Amino acid sequence: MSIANPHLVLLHAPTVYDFRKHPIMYGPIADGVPSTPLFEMYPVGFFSIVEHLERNGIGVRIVNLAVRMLSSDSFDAEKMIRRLKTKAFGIDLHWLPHAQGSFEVATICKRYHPDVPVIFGGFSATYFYEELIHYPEVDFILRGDSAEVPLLRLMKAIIQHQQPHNIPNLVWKDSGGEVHINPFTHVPTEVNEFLNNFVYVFKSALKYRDVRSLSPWKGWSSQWLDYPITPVITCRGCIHNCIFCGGSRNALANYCNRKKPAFRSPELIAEDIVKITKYTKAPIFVIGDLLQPGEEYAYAVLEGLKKTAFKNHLVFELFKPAPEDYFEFVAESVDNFNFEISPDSHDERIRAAEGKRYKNSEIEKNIRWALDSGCNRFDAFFMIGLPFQTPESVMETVDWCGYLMAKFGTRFVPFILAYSPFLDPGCIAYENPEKFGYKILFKTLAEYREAMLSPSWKYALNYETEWMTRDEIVDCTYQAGLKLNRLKAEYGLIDYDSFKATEERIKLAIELTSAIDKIKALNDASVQHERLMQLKPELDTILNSVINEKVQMEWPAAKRNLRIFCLLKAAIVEYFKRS
Ligand code: B12
Repeated sequence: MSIANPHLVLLHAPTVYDFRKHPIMYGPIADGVPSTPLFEMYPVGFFSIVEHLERNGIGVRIVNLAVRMLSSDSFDAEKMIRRLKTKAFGIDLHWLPHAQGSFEVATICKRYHPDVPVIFGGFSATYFYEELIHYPEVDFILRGDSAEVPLLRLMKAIIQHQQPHNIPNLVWKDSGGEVHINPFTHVPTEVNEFLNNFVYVFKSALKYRDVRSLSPWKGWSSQWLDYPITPVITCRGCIHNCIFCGGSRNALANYCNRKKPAFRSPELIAEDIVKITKYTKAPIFVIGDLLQPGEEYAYAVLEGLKKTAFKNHLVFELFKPAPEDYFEFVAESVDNFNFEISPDSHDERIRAAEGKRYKNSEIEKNIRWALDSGCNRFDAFFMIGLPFQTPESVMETVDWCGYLMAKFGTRFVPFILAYSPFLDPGCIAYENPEKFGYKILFKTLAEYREAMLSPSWKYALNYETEWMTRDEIVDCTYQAGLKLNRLKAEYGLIDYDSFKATEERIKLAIELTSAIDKIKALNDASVQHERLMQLKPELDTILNSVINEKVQMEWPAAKRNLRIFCLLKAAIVEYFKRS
């Protein structure tokens, strides 16, 4: 059987192309997520794009170039792109750190396939659409947080050689190079029709005989099979207005035209979760606080989960403290559950200034109620780079983490991270920096592309605050990391080896930071480059994480989690049903 050519190839770039050649200390910018700083995880929206287009007769293949490049030094991304045969390339510029990488990949697409259109999409492409469309490598930009429907229409127009005048949200260039900005009207308030699982993505892998390229993160065959944590998306948008978040209510109203969040029906959320438990025993991350649309919604999801027994650990987010009976109801509904909350600071004034108005006493009560109800693990995230926050205040936050670990034991797990590398474009603080004490250092996409090539994350940070310079943010992140690491060892959250490894990594990062500062002060660019290249092997040893080992973020789970045969069976059924 010959392998069909896809109509659309979705390419996910590493943040920096080609990171294997550039000497860069990315620092702890990805210490809070499963990815490396190359942000190799593609947008979860690729799942619903693949599903919607495939269901409507458009073949879509995902090629995660970032993962392929990370997995093998000899993987030649350019050669792979050259060999692809397709009607269009889709490239995500969702997260701004991809500004350099996504664009370089577009350039390669055009080098080998000058007549194949390149479509950009995602939050950052939406925010920077006016600048982006003027690059000769970009033919189309689909704005917004919901691209499934207009993308299907665009693909049909491309295949049938029609002008896309009537496709909503589209920004495009015609054959004469004139730019057209179609009305931004497709902002669905209903997201029930979009599936929330990866069966279609697997089906696509079977169709194009390429499983390796669709892996959402490095180590498909080992790590991912063991720990295929799966997100379940509950909504698009958010009701809250945290000033630093590019996905907040006001931010999305501004650049994505979303006036209010769209929540998937609670019955479908329960169904999504139960379906996923058939393919994996790994944790399922329920994205978005179920209490956002109200208690009734949250209770309806939990009621739906009660009906089926499964052992997977569910991870629930809390956007603010919840009432006591919520924890009891969660415990009655599922066997294994975990929670996470982001208080960001111990200082209630700082927390209020960033848009979160809740008290430390409420947080403590939540931890107590959750743990007493049987919660396996309660994570809390703290942040550096906030209004009114000084280095002293950050160290007091770490002290408070120590107090909480002493009080609640090893099931309470705190993390502290700098907001990095970029304050999200479109967020309230980015749009009104003076009001919140921020200074934004880069504004254009071209500046962000350049920033990602900085030799150290200090020079990539796009902000400083009235209370902390970039130097202080970086230094204080390392100091906070060292102290929290010591406290975690003291309270038994990590063993000695892990403590030691983290301490050594942070100390190395501090040394490399000052070495890079000295090199940056040299006048001769070629000497600078040569000296930085000499550091590259050492820089690469701290690529994966700096202040926080990835393993600490893993939720409890059994080994060999992916029920690969169940998944393959479902994908094969779909394959023959619809091919
Ligand atoms: C869930 C989530 C995550 C999850 C899952 C990520 C994932 N694989 O998608 C985790 C926790 C891992 C995560 C990590 C990060 N995130 Co995040 N995340 C979110 C969150 C809360 C919800 C996203 C969501 O549910 N989307 C719904 C799905 C269905 O849609 P989607 O993936 O966006 O895709 C749709 C459209 O964007 C578009 N689209 C996307 N790509 C493409 C490509 C093409 C060609 C087209 C046409 C369309 C298109 O179409 C899709 C389908 O409709 C948002 C905030 C929010 N309220 O939206 C932040 C948000 C998107 N994340 C953000 C950031 C900064 C990050 C990190 C860089 C943070 C960090 N420094 O570690 C990392 C990057 C990780 C990586 N790539 O490896 C910022 C983005 C700001 C910006 N402009 O850069 C946001 C807005 C807010 C925030 N600060 O968290 N994130």
